[in-house]
Amino acid sequence: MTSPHAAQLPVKIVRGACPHDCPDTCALQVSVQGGVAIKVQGDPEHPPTHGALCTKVSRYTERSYDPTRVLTPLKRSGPKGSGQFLPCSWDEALDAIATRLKSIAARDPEAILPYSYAGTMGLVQGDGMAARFFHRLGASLLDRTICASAGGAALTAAYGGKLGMHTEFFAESRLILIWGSNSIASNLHFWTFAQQAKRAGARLVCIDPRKTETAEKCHHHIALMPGTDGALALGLMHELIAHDWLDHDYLTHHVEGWPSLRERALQWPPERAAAVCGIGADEVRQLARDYGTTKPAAIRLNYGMQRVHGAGNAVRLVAMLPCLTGAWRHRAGGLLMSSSGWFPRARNDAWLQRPDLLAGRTPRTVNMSTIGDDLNREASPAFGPKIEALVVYNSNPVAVAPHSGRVVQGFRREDLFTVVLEHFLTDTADHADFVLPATTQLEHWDAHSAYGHTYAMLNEPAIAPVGQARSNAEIFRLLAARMGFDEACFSDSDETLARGAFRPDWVDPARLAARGWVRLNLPDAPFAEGGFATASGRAVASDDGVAPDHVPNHECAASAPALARRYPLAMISPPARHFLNSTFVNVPSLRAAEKEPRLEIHALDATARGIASGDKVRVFNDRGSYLCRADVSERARPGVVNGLGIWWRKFGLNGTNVNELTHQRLTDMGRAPSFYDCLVDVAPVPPEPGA
Ligand SMILES: Nc1nc2c(c(=O)[nH]1)N[C@H]1C(S)=C(S)[C@@H](COP(=O)(O)OP(=O)(O)OC[C@H]3O[C@@H](n4cnc5c(=O)[nH]c(N)nc54)[C@H](O)[C@@H]3O)O[C@H]1N2
Ligand SMILES: Nc1nc2c(c(=O)[nH]1)N[C@H]1C(S)=C(S)[C@@H](COP(=O)(O)OP(=O)(O)OC[C@H]3O[C@@H](n4cnc5c(=O)[nH]c(N)nc54)[C@H](O)[C@@H]3O)O[C@H]1N2
Ligand SMILES: [Mo]
Repeated sequence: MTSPHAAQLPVKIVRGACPHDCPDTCALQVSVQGGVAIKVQGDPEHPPTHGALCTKVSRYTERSYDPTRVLTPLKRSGPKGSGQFLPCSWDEALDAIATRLKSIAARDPEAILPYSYAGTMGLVQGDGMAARFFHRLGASLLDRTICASAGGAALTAAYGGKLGMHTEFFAESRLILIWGSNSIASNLHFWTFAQQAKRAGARLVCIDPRKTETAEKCHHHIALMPGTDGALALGLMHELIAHDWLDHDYLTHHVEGWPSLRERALQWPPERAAAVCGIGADEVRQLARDYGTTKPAAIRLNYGMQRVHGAGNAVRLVAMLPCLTGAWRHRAGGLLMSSSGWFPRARNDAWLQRPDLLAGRTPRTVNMSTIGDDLNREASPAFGPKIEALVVYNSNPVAVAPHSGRVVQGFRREDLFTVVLEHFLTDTADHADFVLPATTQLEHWDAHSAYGHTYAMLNEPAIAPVGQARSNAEIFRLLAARMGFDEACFSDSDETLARGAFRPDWVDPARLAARGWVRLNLPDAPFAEGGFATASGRAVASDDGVAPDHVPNHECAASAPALARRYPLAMISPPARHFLNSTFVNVPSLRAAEKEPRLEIHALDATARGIASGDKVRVFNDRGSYLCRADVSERARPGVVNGLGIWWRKFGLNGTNVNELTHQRLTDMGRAPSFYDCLVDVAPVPPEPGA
C-alpha cells in the first residue's frame, strides 16, 4: 500500500470512534501517512478506552485494506446465492435499483423492506440518511429486535429506560456479579475496571452456563442451566428477605409493587431455585449472603441471559436486586446492562431520521428476527404485501438470523430483489442482485452514542474511500436523487449529519470536535435517591399486583418433555472471542486464531456418544444439522453444549453455521429471538474412507 517515499512523510493522527456492536465504543487514534492508515490505537485519555484496543480492532487497517474487499458495484451473474457477480458502474447499479424500487413502490411501497442492524453503530451510517430514505419512500418499518430488545423492554419496565451505572465506577465496587456476560471476550474495557476492583480486594462472581475465560478469573463461577436466571434471582430474593438484608427505606420510597414481588420470592426457597438452575442450594445461599452483606455491590448484567423465552421476566427480576438492598445509593453499586437510554435526550433523532417524512402513513412493521418465515410468506390481510425487495446494510442476516435454513430459502427466491451494501462478499451479499461497496469507519464521518458507557463520540474520516466505495449515507443520498426525492434533507452531507447528531446543550460541539468524545452530564450515582425514568419515578417491581416470574425455555424438559427426550442437550451459541458476531470471520489472522467451528461438550456427554476431542461431529435437531469439531472441555457443563459463533456459512465444514439449528420463537418481552433456548443432539461423523 505504501509508496517507497511514504516512510518519510509526516504522520497525522485522526480521531475516531470504534463503530462495532460492542458495549465499549472505544475512542480511536488513527495514524495516517501519505494518505494511508498505518495504525489504529486506543485514546489513552478516554476513560472507558484507557488507551487499549481489542485484538480485532487493533487490526482494523488489515480489514480496511483487505484484498478481498468489495471495491466496485457488482451485479449478479449466476444463480441466487452462488456469489457470482460482474463489476458494473455506479450509474448502472443505481439506475437499475431506483427503477426497480420505483416500480414496486408504485404498487405498494410496503413490499420494500430495509434490513439493517449494527455492523456500524454510527448515527449517520446506521439509520441517518437511510431512515430518511425509507421514511420518504413509505417502505415497511423494521423492528430491530435481534440483539437487545428483550432486556431493553425489561429494563424499561423496571427503570423506565435502558439506564444503568457508569462503567468506570465498577473499579470501586466490593462485589461484582458478572451475569450472563463473557466480559473478557465481549466487554474487555469493563474487565479492566473489574480487575482493578479485584486487586483492591473485591469479590467477583460469574453467572454463566459456560466456564468462560471470564468465569475462570472470577472467585466463584455459578454454572446454571441456560434460561434459569429468573429462578436464581427469585432464590436470592428469598434469602434477602429471610435474613432481612433489605434496605427498607429504599424499598418504601423508591420502589413500587414490592409486596407482590415479595410474595412471589417467598415461593422460591434456595432448594427450589437450585433445582431449576441445576446448581447446589448452598450456591444460592452463599451468593445471597455475599450480595446482601457486601457494599457497594454491582451487577454487570449482559445480553447472554436474554436470548431465551423467559428473558424479559429474568431481566426484570435481576434488575430489582439492587433496589432491594439499596445498592443504588453508591456510585459503585447498582446495575449496568445498557447505558444507551441515557443518550436519546442528547441526540437529534427526529432530525437525523425524519419520521415526519412518513407524512401520516403508518407502514407495517416486520420483525427482523423472523425474517426466515417472513421472506417466505405470501400476501395476506394479517401480514400485508409479500416482501418483493430487500435493502440490506450493516447486517449479515443469512449468517446471524435464527433458523438459517428458512432464511436462505427466502433469500433464494427468484422473485425477490435484493440489494446489499457491504465491505465483503458475506453469506448475505452472495444472495444479492446488486452489491454496493461501502466505506469503513476509516473512510467516513460518523457520530456515536454507546451502550456500555456514557460518552458521546465523533468519528472523522482518516483516509479517502478505498476503491470506489461510498458511505451508506452517500449511497442513500444518490438513490434518493434518482427516486426524485427533492426535500432539502436529502442534500445534507455526512459531515453535517455527524456534527448535528447531538444537541449542543448536551454535547458541546467544540469539545466534541477537539477531543472526539464528551461525557454526558449525568449524576455519578443516578438512582441514589430514586428518580427512575418511570411514570412514578420509582422502580417498578410488579405490574398491577402481578410480579415477574421464572418462565421456562421454549425448549426444555419442563415445557417440552417429548422434544427433550429426543434432543437432550441444551445448546447455547455465544460468540467466539476473535469474531464480532459474523464480522471479522473473513480476516485471515482472526479466523486462523479460531481455526474451525467448534462445539464444546462435557466429557460425560461426549463419552456417552463415543465422541473424542477433535472429532468431526454432527449437531442436529428437527430444523437442520451442522458439522463442526468437538472440543471435549471443562468449559461445557453436563447437559449443555456451546456452539461458538458466528461463522460465515461458507467457511463452515458443510456450508452451514450454528443458526441452522436455532428457531424463530420469540422472547416473553421485546419480540426478540431466543438463540440460546435450543435443544439438540450430537453424533460423531465417521471419517470418510481413505481420509
Ligand atoms: N468479541 C466479541 N465481542 C462482542 C461480540 C462478539 O460477537 N464478539 N458481540 C457484541 C454484541 S452484538 C453484543 S450484544 C454484546 C453481548 O455482550 P454479552 O452479552 O456480554 O456477550 P456474550 O459474550 O455473548 O455473553 C454471553 C454470555 O452469556 C452466557 N449465557 C448463555 N446463556 C445464558 C443464560 O441463560 N444465562 C446466563 N446467565 N448466561 C448465559 C454465554 O455462555 C456467554 O458467556 O457483545 C458485543 N461484543
Ligand atoms: N446463534 C447466534 N446468533 C446470533 C447471536 C448469538 O449470540 N448466537 N448474536 C446475535 C446478536 S447479539 C446480534 S447483535 C446479531 C448481529 O448481527 P449483525 O448486526 O448482522 O452483525 P454482523 O454479523 O457483525 O454483520 C454486520 C455486517 O455489517 C457490515 N458493515 C460494517 N460496517 C458497515 C458499514 O459502514 N456499511 C455497510 N454497508 N456495512 C457495514 C459488516 O461487514 C458485516 O458483514 O447477531 C445475532 N445472532
Ligand atoms: Mo448484539
